[in-house]
Formats: sequence, structure tokens, C-alpha cells
Amino acid sequence: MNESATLLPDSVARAFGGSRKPVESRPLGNGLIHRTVLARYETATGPLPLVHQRINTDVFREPARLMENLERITRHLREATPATAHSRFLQLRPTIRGELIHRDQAGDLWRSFVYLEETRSLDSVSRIDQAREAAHAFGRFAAILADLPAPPLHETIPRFHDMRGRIEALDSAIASDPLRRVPAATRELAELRKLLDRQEAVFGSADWANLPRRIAHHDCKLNNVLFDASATHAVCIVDLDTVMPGTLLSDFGELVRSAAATRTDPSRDPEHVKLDLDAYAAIAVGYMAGAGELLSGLEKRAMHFAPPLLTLMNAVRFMTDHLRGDTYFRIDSPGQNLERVHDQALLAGRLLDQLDEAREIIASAENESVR
Ligand code: GN1
Ligand code: MG
Repeated sequence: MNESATLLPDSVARAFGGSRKPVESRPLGNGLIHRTVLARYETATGPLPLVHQRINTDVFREPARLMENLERITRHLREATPATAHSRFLQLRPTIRGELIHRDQAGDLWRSFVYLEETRSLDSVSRIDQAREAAHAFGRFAAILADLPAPPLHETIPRFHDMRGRIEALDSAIASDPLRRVPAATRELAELRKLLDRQEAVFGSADWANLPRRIAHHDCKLNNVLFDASATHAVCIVDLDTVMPGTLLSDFGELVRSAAATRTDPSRDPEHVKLDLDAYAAIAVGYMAGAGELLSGLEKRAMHFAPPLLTLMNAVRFMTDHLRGDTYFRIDSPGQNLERVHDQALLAGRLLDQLDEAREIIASAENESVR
């Protein structure tokens, strides 16, 4: 079997691309959940680039509901986004027979999008204005989806950003320890506990339970914004599978976690993850400007609690998955989820150290964002 055959089953190419075979196919992006392939087809009317995605049905257990959400969300974004020079839209590509999902011979489910040419995603920012731009795009995304007509979107993953549930899952993984990995993870587990206690102590004053329920993206990582080729303008938000009811502070937290951290070589620097407060400020300004009137006073007052909370939530999830045997997050090397725990723990530590600065940054960003 050649590589493209293992990457993309023939039946998937046939279902979405017609009788043609792709002239090229390659893996796309750095997502940890689905398998994503970019395939280029030649058609009578010109080149057709498609993104095929094998849906991870262990994670998304109700694919039909997932696709129903996606169809409504992509349609609303297309219809309700004011036209600007840079906006592009995610467009689902049904099969030739008009279905949104194709089941291949192995029983795997695939869906497709039209690939947006001349776009790129960033795993870290090289310029502060990119952090601001990404945050602005996510803020605007929330503002546009706030007007999505009823009914509410399906909850595609129940209790997705429920920290209590995440901690319970970790505790039960520690108790059952199916692969006997707990002893070798003692250091990271202790690190995590200490941070969770610190978080708990400060979080007491956040009125989290009373935050308004809105449509949140829930995976607002920097690399889920497509930029134009020069990496200057955000053109489209992707990875919409977890767009569902929740709190927007989840999104602000994920943005800071993914776009305000700088990383150096861990073998040379024990503190290899640092917090970039200038990037933090740019994210706060961008997000508030993008969301406009949408954010309430309660949300703004609790905003600085979100980045450490979401960073720790990811640490807890990576640890749980490590103990369970790496069944959720894709790993490239053994122990990678444990490394991710350490990395997130370093960042969470910095975020907790600088909570007061963060609150001040957000207060001045609020003034700047309305200017
Ligand atoms: C997953 O696949 P990716 O990287 O876009 C995960 C997020 C995590 C993230 C950590 C559905 O997203 O919640 O924050 O990995 N998505 C899901 O990198 O669990
Ligand atoms: Mg992604």
C-alpha cells in the first residue's frame, strides 16, 4: 500500500471527489483528535482542494448531531458576518450523493470541507499583533454566534469544560492506575495538586457559576485560527466541533494558554515555559474589541481567572490520559502526555503568580478596546 492509500481510503476520495483520484494528499495541521488530510483533485472546471477528516467517534459519540451543529454554525457565520476584505468561510463539502458523512469500509466516518487556499495556522506567535488579531477573530466569532437562531446547539461533548468532572476523572484514573503509571508520575502529580490547591484558593472569589451561558468555541487555540499567507490577518476560525453552550471565559482562557506562552529548550532551561504579558495584553484588547458589547461586567471581572483554570484543566486532562494509556490525545512518543502536563503546569504556575498583573492588564485593555 502506498502512503496516500493508508492516509486516505480510496472510497473516501471517491465519495467526496467523484470518480477522480486525488493528484496529491497529505496530512494537515496539528490537531490531536481527528485525522485530517488535504487532498487535491483535478476537475473539468479546475483544481478542487478538499480537506477530509476522519471523525473521532470515541470523542464525538453522536456524529449526526455534531454535523447538524456544524451545518447551522457554518451557515450562520456565512450569512451573518459583515463582509470584510479578509473574511473567508468554512464550507462543508457533502459527498457526491449529497450526504455530510461517508462511512468507509473499515466503518470509519469521514466528512469534508473545501480547503481555503493561501491560509496558514500558527502554533506560536512571532509578532504580538498576531495574538491580538487571533483574539479579535474569536471575540467577533462569539458576537456573531450570539445571534444564532434557536434551538440551542447540541452539547457535542457532555461536561467538556467542567473542572470538577475533570478532577474526578483524574482521581479515578489514579485509583485504578490500569498501567501502573502512577509511581513514575509522582513528581508531576504532586506539582499538579499544589497548583490545583492554589487555583482553588484564588478561584473562590470568581462568580463562575453565574456567568452567562453563551455559545463558546471551547477550543480557542491559536492554531484554530487560519491566517492569510503573510500571517497578518485572521481569515477564518476552524475546529468548530466543540462550539456549544458554555462560558466565553473558556475561550479567553484557551487563547491566553495557547498564544501568550513562550517556550525554550527544556533540556537547557528548567523553566522552559514563560508567560508573555505583552501578548496577554494584546489578547485581552483583541478579544474585548472583537466581542464588542457582548461581554457583561461579570464576565470582565472574572476574566483573569480563566487562563490558569483552563491551563490546569488541560494539565489534568493530559495527566488522566497518560494514566489511562494515551487513548484520547494523539502522542508521537511515549510519555508525551506527561511532558504536556509538565509544560502546562509551568504555565499555570506563571499565570497564578501573575494574577494581579493580569487583572490590571484586563482593566486597561477594556479601556483600550473601546477606543
Ligand atoms: C484537543 O485537536 P485539538 O488539538 O484541536 C482538545 C482540546 C485540547 C487540545 C490540547 C475535542 O484539540 O480540548 O485543549 O487538544 N479537543 C478536544 O492541545 O478534546
Ligand atoms: Mg485544531
